[in-house]
Amino acid sequence: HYEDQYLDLMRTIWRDGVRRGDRTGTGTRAVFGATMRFSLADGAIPLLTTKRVYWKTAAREMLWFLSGDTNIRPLVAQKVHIWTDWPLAKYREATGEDISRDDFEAKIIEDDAFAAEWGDLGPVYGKQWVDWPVYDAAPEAGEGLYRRRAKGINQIAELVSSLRDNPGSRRHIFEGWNVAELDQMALPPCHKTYQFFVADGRLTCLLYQRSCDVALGVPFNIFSAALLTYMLAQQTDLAPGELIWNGGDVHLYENHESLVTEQLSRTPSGDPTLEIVRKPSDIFSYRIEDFVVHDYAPQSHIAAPVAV
Ligand code: DHF
Ligand code: TMP
Repeated sequence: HYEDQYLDLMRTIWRDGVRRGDRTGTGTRAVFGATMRFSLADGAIPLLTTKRVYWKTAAREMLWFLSGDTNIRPLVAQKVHIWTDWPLAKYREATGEDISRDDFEAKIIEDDAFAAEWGDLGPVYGKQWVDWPVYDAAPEAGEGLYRRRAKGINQIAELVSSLRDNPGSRRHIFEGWNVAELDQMALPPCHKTYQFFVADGRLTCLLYQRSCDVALGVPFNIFSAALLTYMLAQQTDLAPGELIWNGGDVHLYENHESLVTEQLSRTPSGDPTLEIVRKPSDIFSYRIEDFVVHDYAPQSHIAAPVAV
């Protein structure tokens, strides 16, 4: 079963991973460098069955990336809470106010100015994917001065074009790691580099993820990358091929022990498939209703705390 790769990775890290402190102060067990390969043939999708994964949340996040937005407000409006903790921590830190998560989210929704000031994550994924900044020399403004172009580079639009026009290219890449802007981001991108490969009419994705929370983030990340590959394949009249996931620092947080123990006691149940029920006019026009997952009969959700 495709999910055995995930469970094997989890088992190996928990048993043999090197123990290290980390930025969040939680502590992890880690291995450096890991690969999983998932078939995307016939609707196959790497969605875990040994715990319920809220795949619509992951899909909504992917659509939010593609919209270029970096503010949590549209996520919160859709009841997607996975990005709230970072702006919340910043707000609490800056104001000393002991605001609850629910009250913070309510203010993000109700108050435009509050959302603009406190809801933005900086130039993270969406911004870099569809509006990577470009600077042109502006001699009229003075020697050595540059002006930011009104519209940056849309890496996703360029990718679709290159897949269509030059499928054999070895340069089908989009990148989130904008070195010059890392210091403005709430978190530097984890799933940072996507490369695509076209052969025999099939589209294969290789994702490089520099930092991988195996219990919480990775189940979302593999589903999302597969979903994006399906969307790109549909737009370019290719068949989905495979997803190859490459992790750099692949870790389990020490406070995820009960999740690990429970999940490793379970056996995968079934093979869900993805159907995209409509072909939108372009890669930026998908809606959540376009995605249907069939035969998903997961075991119960396993809650675990996220390290902020
Ligand atoms: N930080 C850390 N430490 N781990 C992450 O996985 C992570 N992921 C981020 C941002 N920062 C991160 C963005 N993605 C959850 C899943 C993905 C995600 C952030 C959080 C999460 O908490 N998942 C829970 C609850 C899901 C829900 O409430 O919808 C889960 O059980 O899947
Ligand atoms: P770091 O920036 O110090 O590496 O911390 C980021 C943490 O978030 C790390 O545990 C990896 C995790 N993460 C994922 O696993 N997937 C994601 O999509 C994101 C945004 C974060």
